[in-house]
Amino acid sequence: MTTSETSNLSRPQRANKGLRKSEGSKEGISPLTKKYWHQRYRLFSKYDQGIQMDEEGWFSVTPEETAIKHAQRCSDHDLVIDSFSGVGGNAIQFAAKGCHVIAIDIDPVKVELAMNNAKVYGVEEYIDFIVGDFFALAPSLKGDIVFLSPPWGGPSYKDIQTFTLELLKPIDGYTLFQVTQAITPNIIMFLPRNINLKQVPELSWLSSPPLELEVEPNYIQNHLKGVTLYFGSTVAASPRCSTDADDLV
Ligand code: MGP
Ligand code: SAH
Repeated sequence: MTTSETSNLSRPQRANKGLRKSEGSKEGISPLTKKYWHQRYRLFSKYDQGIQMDEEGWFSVTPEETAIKHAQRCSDHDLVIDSFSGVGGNAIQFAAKGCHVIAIDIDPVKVELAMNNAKVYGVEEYIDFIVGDFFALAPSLKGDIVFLSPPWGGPSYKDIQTFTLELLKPIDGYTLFQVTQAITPNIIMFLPRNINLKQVPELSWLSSPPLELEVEPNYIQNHLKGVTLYFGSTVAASPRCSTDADDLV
């Protein structure tokens, strides 16, 4: 990514620029997703070059700055499985980092949108897109790293004071992690900011010996957007390793 592209991430939102009626209908924006549209350049710095979204895509896509951080944990030519690839926010950044990506989503519309968005970033040839259920495909998948950003149950996830691993969709976080570990111990998992951090070490204890673990709070302009767990070889050489909930406030 070039410096000029990166600088778009901090492009100031145009003050008081409301969403014109024609813009909303053209881009499929509902009252629920309007606030995410206002953050569109933080989601995709190349938004104006033809990015396409649907409603779930708007509220689920990983902000570009965070997706770049995730991708920095991979080495060139790694094979990365993006198990819940959505509209492509993470798959695009893994591909831009030089990895080959298997991008899986159960929703054919998401896969269409992700293919379009990968073309906007010029990385489509580094991504194999699959419409399918990750849990059904998992036994036949091989890869160096698995990236997990499953559904959190929609924007109302934050109405819950402490989000537990049992609340992840379509299956609880423990089962998801066990299915994934059968592919590789090198796992990156993007979770809600209100995740119960006391449960997090339990995931590494599912392996013997326990997997190395790093917990990274993901801030965008001082606003905590989510929490990333790194396991196995994706842990940084000198990790800021903590599971203390106080670190996230
Ligand atoms: P948010 O909390 O809905 O937005 O989502 P924001 O702007 O922090 O809301 P505020 O009103 O608290 O200011 C924050 C980020 O979480 C989104 O940009 C997505 O990257 C991620 N995210 C949100 N949801 C509901 C999901 C989800 O279901 N799955 C995944 N993988 N990521 C999600
Ligand atoms: N990281 C993505 C957002 C993922 S949102 C991005 O940056 O764009 C979670 C996605 O999981 C949704 O698109 C949803 O369609 C998909 N999904 C839900 N259940 C699934 C399953 N069983 N297998 C694969 N994908 C699934």
